[in-house]
Amino acid sequence: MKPLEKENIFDIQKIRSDFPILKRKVNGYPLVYLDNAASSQKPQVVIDAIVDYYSNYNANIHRGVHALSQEATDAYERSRNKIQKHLNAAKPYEIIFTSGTTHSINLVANGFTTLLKTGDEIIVSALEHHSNIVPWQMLCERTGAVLKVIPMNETGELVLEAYEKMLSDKTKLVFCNHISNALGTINPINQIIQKAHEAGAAVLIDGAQACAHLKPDVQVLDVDFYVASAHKMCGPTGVGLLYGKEKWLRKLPPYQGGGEMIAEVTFEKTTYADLPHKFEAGTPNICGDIVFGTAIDYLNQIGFDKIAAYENSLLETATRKLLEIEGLRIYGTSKQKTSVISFNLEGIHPYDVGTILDQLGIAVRTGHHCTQPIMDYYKIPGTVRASFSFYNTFEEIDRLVEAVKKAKQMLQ
Ligand code: C6P
Repeated sequence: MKPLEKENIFDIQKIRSDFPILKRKVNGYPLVYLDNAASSQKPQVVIDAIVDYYSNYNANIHRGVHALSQEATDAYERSRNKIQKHLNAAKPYEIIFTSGTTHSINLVANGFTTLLKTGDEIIVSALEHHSNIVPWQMLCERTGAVLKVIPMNETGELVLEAYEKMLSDKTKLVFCNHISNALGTINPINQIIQKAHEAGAAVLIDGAQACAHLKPDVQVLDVDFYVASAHKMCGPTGVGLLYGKEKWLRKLPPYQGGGEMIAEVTFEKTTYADLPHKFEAGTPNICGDIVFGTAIDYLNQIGFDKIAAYENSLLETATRKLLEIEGLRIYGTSKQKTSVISFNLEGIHPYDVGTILDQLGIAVRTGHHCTQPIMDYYKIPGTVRASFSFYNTFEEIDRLVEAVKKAKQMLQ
């Protein structure tokens, strides 16, 4: 397929018109937003849904008999059902609303404190975001469990032979991201989950990056826990999901105590509410959780097959054009990759490149991307990361390439 045909996978101008922010200028130039892996932009339907909530049915949920509270409660539970359907979870109560991926991982890591003992082993991958490393290190400190690391190779892929050798009857948990935020590698999570289960270990998959690009099926994956953040999926910040198999969510103790997560409280003893409320203490981000459902509807209306096909085309084109620049190295060259390009210009600090791109109206992320172990592997302080979404265009890739050339000229 030629790029032009690929661009016609959907009406890109119509899609761009859904996102008001894409009309703005930055430093005098039309904005080119290529920091989608950090947070996506929001379509008008999502912005409208936020205004609608606060204008028309703002109230606390699960608490009042009055009309507004019931309307808000219904919308909140409808959103949970949408997420259940989206992930193909077996039961709505297997979906827990959280404040984001970081919160979801901490909830599970905290719960495992009661399930691990000294000498148990848990396995992390070398490609993780800090939020899928640090909570597990803290769990090891609390329990005496040992953290092992699946190594990566030069292309930014995990070394599965090493992983298989690591597994034993001591392994209790394996956690890995679906897609690496720093390199874009799509990890072979089917194999990772299957091997872990053969060893009797549970698996948590960090889908923070994946859920913007694909639609995971948690039952087909047979994954024990799957986590993601709404803000990378065209939804609001401060909202996330935890999918957990019912048997695991029943086994884990509550994360926080407070209102809404109890069945009965006396000073002698408290009993806990049933799922999912056991894990949703206090007043949640009601508006955000409701609007997460709106964002998921929006993405599904576009269609994940189309999103993936179009983004792959952006990735191929940008990779080819960037590699024409002498001295530019791309980190993360796995065959299975999503639309993230991490790169450096020889002898030039990524911050300097990012600053010049910003002056030209182009938003990218620079630095270690909360993945210091990956940067240590490549012995670099960081990279420039351009991450594409379905609302980016081939013209924007040309703007990026020209701007990188200009940065090279100015900084060499
Ligand atoms: N990555 C990035 O620029 P929160 O902050 O809780 O919504 O998501 C944390 C997180 C966890 N796992 C992965 C794979 C992620 O990419 C992120 C967030 C952003 O890459 C911000 S650091």
